[in-house]
Amino acid sequence: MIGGYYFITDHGLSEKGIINDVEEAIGGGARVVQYRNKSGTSRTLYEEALALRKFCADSDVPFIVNDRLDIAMAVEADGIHIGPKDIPMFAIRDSYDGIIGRTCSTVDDAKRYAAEGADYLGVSPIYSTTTKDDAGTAVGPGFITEVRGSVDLPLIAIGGITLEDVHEVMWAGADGLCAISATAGKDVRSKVAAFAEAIGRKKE
Ligand code: TZP
Ligand code: MG
Repeated sequence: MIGGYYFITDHGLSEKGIINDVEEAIGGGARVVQYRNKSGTSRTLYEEALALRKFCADSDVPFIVNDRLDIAMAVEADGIHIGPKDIPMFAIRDSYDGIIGRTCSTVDDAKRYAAEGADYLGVSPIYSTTTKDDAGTAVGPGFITEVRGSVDLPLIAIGGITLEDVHEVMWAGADGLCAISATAGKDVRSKVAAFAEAIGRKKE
């Protein structure tokens, strides 16, 4: 089940390297790891993904690859996350039996992705963000509630989320969330731990 703190790698914001970041994130309580690398060579992607996949499997944390089906299949990742500009889901749903996550910014898209067989949805961007150039206009936490009422899939909120926003985002109906810049840089472990603890408080 996809939920809780969802960690996404970011080479640009990393201080100690993404392998270290993932180890710290899992130590801090991340419940899902997504490998996202928009600029590396295929060889680098393969090698990094393979290392992360082994580490996540040993930690019993689902390992998802962003965008690259070839890399996801080569390292036997648990799943793939695809956005609007990535390979279309109809092209892979019948042949790929891993987890498929999709990013949505409208309720119509959420319904369509659910009908097409997505396993979870990224709802994005909740607040404005500069971490992803083409993230689009903020949809606000109310969008999570709208999607929650329209589809029966795990929802991961992303985009501009800080620790102060966790309460609002979780009560809006998210099953988990990702905060890239707010957990990147120094001391990933304690930053992720603070998010994981705040998410856990919702469940009490
Ligand atoms: N997808 C939608 S928004 C986003 C991604 C990868 C960036 C989120 O980064 P931040 O720093 O949490 O706003
Ligand atoms: Mg993408």
